[in-house]
Amino acid sequence: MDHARRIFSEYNAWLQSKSSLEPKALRIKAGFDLDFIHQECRLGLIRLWGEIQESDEYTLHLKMNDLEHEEFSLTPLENGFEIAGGSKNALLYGVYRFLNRLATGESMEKIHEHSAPKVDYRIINHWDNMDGHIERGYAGNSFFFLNNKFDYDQERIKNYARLMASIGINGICINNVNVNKVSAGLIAEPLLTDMAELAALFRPFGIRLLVSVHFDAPMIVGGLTTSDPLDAGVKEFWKAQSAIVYDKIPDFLGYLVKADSEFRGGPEAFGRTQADGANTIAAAVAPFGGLVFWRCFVYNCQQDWRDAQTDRPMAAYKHFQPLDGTFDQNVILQIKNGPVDFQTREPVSPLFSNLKNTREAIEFQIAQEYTGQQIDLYSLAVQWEEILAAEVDKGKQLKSLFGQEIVAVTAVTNTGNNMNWTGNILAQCNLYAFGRMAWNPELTAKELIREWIQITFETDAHGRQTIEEMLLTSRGIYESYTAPLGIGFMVNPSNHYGPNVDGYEFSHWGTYHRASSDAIGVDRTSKGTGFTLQYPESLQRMYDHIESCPEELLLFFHRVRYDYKMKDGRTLLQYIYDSHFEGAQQAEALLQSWETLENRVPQEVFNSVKARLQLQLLNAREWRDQVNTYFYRKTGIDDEKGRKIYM
Ligand code: GCV
Repeated sequence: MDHARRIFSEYNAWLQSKSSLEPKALRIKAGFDLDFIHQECRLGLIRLWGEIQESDEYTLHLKMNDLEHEEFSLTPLENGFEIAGGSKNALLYGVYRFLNRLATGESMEKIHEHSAPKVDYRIINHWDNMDGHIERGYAGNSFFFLNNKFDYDQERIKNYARLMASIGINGICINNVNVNKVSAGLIAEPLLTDMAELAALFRPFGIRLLVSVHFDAPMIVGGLTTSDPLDAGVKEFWKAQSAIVYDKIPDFLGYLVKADSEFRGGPEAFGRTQADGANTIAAAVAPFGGLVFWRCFVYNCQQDWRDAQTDRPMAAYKHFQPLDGTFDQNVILQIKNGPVDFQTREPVSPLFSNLKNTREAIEFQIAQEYTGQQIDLYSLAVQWEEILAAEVDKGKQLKSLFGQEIVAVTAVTNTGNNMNWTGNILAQCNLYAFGRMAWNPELTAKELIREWIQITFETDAHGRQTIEEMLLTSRGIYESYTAPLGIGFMVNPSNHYGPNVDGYEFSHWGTYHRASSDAIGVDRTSKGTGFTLQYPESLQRMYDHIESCPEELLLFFHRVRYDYKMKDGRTLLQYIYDSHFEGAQQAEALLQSWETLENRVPQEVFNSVKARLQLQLLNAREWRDQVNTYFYRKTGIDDEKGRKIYM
C-alpha cells in the first residue's frame, strides 16, 4: 500500500504538489460550520505548497452567500482571497477550482471566476460487477466490490470521491447496468446496509449514489411471479423496496435501468411500453425526490444479417420518440451520444433533436471500449468537443440543450483499482475532461488538455507541448488506421480491440458494412433504410445528399462505390489505403514524440506510456494491413503509391 499511496500522491492530477510554488503564510477563515471544506482547502494547499503557516499576513475567506445551489465565485482581495458559494457543495467546488487554478501555476491575484454548472446532474457510471470484474474495464478490477461483496479501502474511496468532486461530479452509479442476480440485491439487505456505508463516504464530497437495478427485481428480489410494470403487486414491490432504500440512504440519487436490451428483461416482454416500465419505478422513488435514469440503448441484438430492412441505429428513436411527453417528471432518458455504440465516429443520436417534452441525459463512454482500450492513445475531449458542437436542429448545437432538455451528463468510467486510476496515465486526461466538460460544455479540447497537462506533469515547455500535441492529434490518428469514415465496428468480436473487418458481418448484432467488390456501406438515406428521416429536415437533407454529407461520416450514411471521387479528387479506395498507411506512420511518430520525453517525466510514467505506445504501433500496423488487404482482395485495385499490401 505504501507504493500505492506514493503513486497516488505522485500522480493524482488534481492535488499534486508543485515545487515551483512557494510555501505561503496564510490564514483560512470560515465564518460558518465549514470544517470539511476548510480541511479540504488546507489539504489541497499543503499538497500544492508543501506547507502553510497560520498567520495574519494573508487570509483565505470561505463564505456562503446567496449564489445558486452549485454556483461559486473566486475573488482576489487586497490581503487575501475569497471563495464564495451558494451552498456547502458550491463552496467545495470553489475550493477545488481555486486549487486547480493554482496548480496550473496561476498566481492568486489573477484568479477571478464565477461559475455554475450547465446541468444539475454530472454522473459517473461504473460497469463494475460484484465479483470484482469490470465490464469493459481497462484499469484493473473494481475498487468497490470483490467476491460478490462490498470490499474497499476507505482511504481510496475518499481519494476517489475527492478526485470526482474536484471535477464537479455529483453522482456515481456503482454497479454495472448489466445487473445480475447478485447485484439485483443491492436494493435489499444485507447489501443495502453496506451501500449506505459507502454512500456516507461520498456524502461529504457532494456525491450521491445511484444503483443499477434489474428490471426483474420484483421476481428476483421480491419473489413475485411477474415484473409486469402495470401489475399492482409489482408496483407495490418497487414502492416498498424504494422506501427501504431511502430509509437507509435519504439522499440516494436514484436508479439506472437497462431494460429490453442485450438479453435484459424489460417492459416489452410483458407487452408494455418503455414509459410504462420507467414510470412504475419512477413513481416508487418520487416521494423521496429520487430519479430514474432509463437507458435508450434498446435494439434487436438478435438480428438476422440477411435482413437488410432492420437498421440498428434507428432502433432507439423508434422505441422512444413516439413516447415523448409520456414519461414522469423524475424519469431521465439516458441516451448514448451516437445512435450505435460509442464508435470512433458517429453522428449525434437523432433522439436529441426530437424529444422535446422529456428530460434527457447524454451518455458518453470514458472507458475506451472501441477507441483503443487505454492502450492506444485517444483523447476523447477532441471527439466530445465535436459532438457538443454538432447541429441538432435549425442551427442549434447539441450543447445548447444543456440545462434545457438535457439535464444530466453521464459517462461510463475508465477507472479501476490500478493505482493511477486509469492504467494508462494519459487516459486520466479523458476522465478530467469529462467532469470539466459536463460542468461547462463550452470548454475546448485544447483548454482541457492543456489544463490537465499543467496540473499533472512537472515538465518543461517541450514536454508540455509534446504531450499536448500527442493528445490533440490522437483521435485523428486512431480514426485513420481503424474503421474508415464512420463505417464503425470492424473490430474483433467480444473484446472489441484490434481489427477484424468481417468480425461482425454475419453476426446477430446488427452492425454490418456489407462490403462487396465494388461498394461498401449501408444506404441510410430517405431512399435507403430511412434513418436520415429521424432527423429534422435540414439535417435530413444534409445527410441524404452525398455531396453535403460531412465526408468523415460518408460511410455511416451512404453506400459508396470504391471509385467514388472524394472532395480532394482521390477515389474512396485510395483514401482508405492512404489513411491506413498514414495512420500507422503517425502511430509510430507518437511513439517517437514520447521518446523525447525521457527524463522530462517520471521514469515510471515514461516507461508505462512507452510500453503502451509500442503496443499501439503493433495494433495500428495490424489494422493497416488487415484493412488494406481486405479491400485489395475485394477490388483487385492497386495502391497508387505502390506501398506494401499483403495478399
Ligand atoms: C454494459 C455495448 C458493450 C456492452 C455494454 C453495452 C451497454 O454493447 O459492448 O459491454 O454492456 O454496450 O451499453 O449496455
